Amino acid sequence: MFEKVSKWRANNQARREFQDKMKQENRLPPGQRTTFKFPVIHIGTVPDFDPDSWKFSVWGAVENPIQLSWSEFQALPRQKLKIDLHCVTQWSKFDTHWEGVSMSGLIESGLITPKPEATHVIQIAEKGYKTNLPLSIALQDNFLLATHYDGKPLEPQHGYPLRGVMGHIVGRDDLEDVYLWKGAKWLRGLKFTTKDEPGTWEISGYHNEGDVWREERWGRRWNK
Ligand SMILES: Nc1nc2c(c(=O)[nH]1)N[C@H]1C(S)=C(S)[C@@H](COP(=O)(O)O)O[C@H]1N2
Ligand SMILES: [Mo]
Repeated sequence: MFEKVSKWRANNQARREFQDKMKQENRLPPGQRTTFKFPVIHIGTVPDFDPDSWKFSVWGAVENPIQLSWSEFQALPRQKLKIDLHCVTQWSKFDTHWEGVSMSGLIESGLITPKPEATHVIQIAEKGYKTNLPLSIALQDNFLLATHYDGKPLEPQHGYPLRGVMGHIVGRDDLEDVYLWKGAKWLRGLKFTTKDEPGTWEISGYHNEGDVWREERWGRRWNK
């Protein structure tokens, strides 16, 4: 018991020291605290994955709708991404390592061609979970369709086999950073739209844009 408490104190002190360091380096957004864990947050239960029936669909305001099987998706070129994660429930996790398919890469390769009037991308996941991003943000270097975390396939509770993920790249203050809920776990498709379409959390009160540096947590631009 006593040992446990002193271990907790030592861990918490390490966490606080690291948090202070991140703050000094301007990497800790307002209202956030750091964690060394990887919390799991989602509505409902973790869906099963069946590699034979799984399909990834792209439709809506695109020149050619596509459907890829799991083996076709796995054959797409992958990139690595190191980002800081910021969750609206106030935890931040720094220097996380991801690997997956870049949206802008899919467009550059010609696999997806958005129509000129496309303005938003809606990530659609298992069981109807949705989240919206302006196309310009989904095309940024800090958004990835991730298959791997920390060198290994995603764990089921973190979105296996595929999730959207969004975070801060150190030194890239030119990019918009949005909270982690804007990355859908168990991602099954991308719908390109010509107008905004708020997703699951956005409808239930989360901020539509969710910029981490402006603390856009709930409501619309609530600190503006
Ligand atoms: N499919 C799905 N994706 C989701 C969610 C969800 O409920 N369902 N929750 C979001 C929220 S609110 C957060 S904070 C992150 C959490 O990701 P993690 O569990 O890997 O930390 O997933 C996001 N993606
Ligand atoms: Mo969240």
